[in-house]
Amino acid sequence: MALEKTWRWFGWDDPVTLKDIRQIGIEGIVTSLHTVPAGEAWKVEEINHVQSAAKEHGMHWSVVESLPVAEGIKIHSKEYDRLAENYCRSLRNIANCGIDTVCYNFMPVLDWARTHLHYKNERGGETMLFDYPTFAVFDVHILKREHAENDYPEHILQKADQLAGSMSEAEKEELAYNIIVVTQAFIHGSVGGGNDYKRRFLAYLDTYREIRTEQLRKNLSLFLRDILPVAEETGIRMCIHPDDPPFPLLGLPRIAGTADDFHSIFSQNNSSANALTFCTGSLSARTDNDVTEMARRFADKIHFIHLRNTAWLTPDSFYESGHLVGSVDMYSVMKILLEEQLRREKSDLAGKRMPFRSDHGIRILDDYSRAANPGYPLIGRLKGVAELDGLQTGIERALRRA
Ligand code: DNO
Repeated sequence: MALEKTWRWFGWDDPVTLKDIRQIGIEGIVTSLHTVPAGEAWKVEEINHVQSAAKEHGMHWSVVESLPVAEGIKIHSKEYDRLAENYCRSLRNIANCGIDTVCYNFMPVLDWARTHLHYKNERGGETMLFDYPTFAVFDVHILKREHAENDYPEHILQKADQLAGSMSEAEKEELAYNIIVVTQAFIHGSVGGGNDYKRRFLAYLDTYREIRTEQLRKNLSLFLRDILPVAEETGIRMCIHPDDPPFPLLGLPRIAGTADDFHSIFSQNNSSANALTFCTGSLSARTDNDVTEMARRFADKIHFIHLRNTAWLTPDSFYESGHLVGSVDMYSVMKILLEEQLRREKSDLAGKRMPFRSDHGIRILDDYSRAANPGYPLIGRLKGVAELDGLQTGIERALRRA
C-alpha cells in the first residue's frame, strides 16, 4: 500500500546521479527533457533515452515534471493551435515510452517565487523564504512595473519603501536575478539570463495586460478541452501543480491555489486524466487553505504528491520548514493519502499508483560542498524522504492492522 518513492532528477548534469538515487531506495524518477524549449514536441528517442537510463538503474521514469505549458497557451495567442498540437504530440510520445503521469502548471510567466534563497533557520540550515514586502521591493522599486503600487496593501508598500532604502544596488540586482532567473532557469523558465532580463521579463508581463482571472480560467479550460481527450486515450494522468505561492503576484491572475479553484477545474471534466499534483508546501502558503481537508476532498484526484512544510515567520512571510514540522499536519495528510491508496487497491482502480517525492530540502551538512538547484540539495531531500518514508511505514502498519 505504500506510496511510490520518487526523486526529482535534473538529468545528466545533476550532481546527484541515478546510481546515488537508487541507493536512497527510490523507485521512480521524476524529470523532464530540460533542454527542449517549452512549446516544442518531445521526441520518442529522447524520452526513451532517459527511460532506459532509469531502468538500467533499477528504477523507471515515474512522472514527467513538468511538461511545460508555453506562455502562448496560457495567453491563448495566435500560436495556440500549433502549441496545443505539439503538446498532444508530446503526450502521445510520453505514453509510448511507458509513462502515465504528467505534472504541469498554469502560472503566468513566473513558476514558483521566493525572495530569499539562503535564509538560515534556527538550527543553522539554509532554506528558502518568501517575504511579501521584499517581493514588493522587486516589483515596485526594482522593476518599476507600471501601477504596481495598486496591487499591494498600504502596510506592505510602507515596509517595501523602508526596505528599498536600506538595500544596496547589488542586493537589489541579486533579488531580481534570483526571482527572474535563478529560480526559473532550471525548470524551463521563459525569460532566461543575459543583460536585459528585466526588460524581457516586463515584456512577458505585458502580454497578460488584457488577461484577468476569468480569461485565464477560460484559457485553461480551452487547453484542457484540447489535451484531455489525448490524455484519456493514452492513459495519461495530467496533474496540475498548485500556484506557488497560491495568491496573485505582479498583478497577474493565479487560478490554481484554493479548494474552489480545484473544484472548478475538476468539475469541467471528471475523468482521471484531469488530476492534481498535491503539493502540501505550495497549498500551505495561504492561511485559509486547510491542507488536510483539501487532501480529503480531492483524494481521488491526487495522482502525484509533493510533500514539504512551511511556517510563518511574520504574517507576511513564510519559509520552508522541512518536511514533518510546520503548518501542515503531515501525519493527517499522509494517513489520508495512504487510505486513498488502499481504497484504490481494494477497488482495483486503474491508475492506482500514487508517487510522492520529498519536495525541496533544507541545505545541511555536505550540501555546502555540492552545487544544487535552489531547493534541491541532496542531504536535505534525503532527510525528507527518510522522514516521510518512516511516517508512512508506521501509518501503513497501523492501517493494515485495522
Ligand atoms: C520548484 C517547483 C516547481 C514545480 C513546477 C510544477 O521547485 O515547485 O518547479 O515543480 O512548477 O509544474
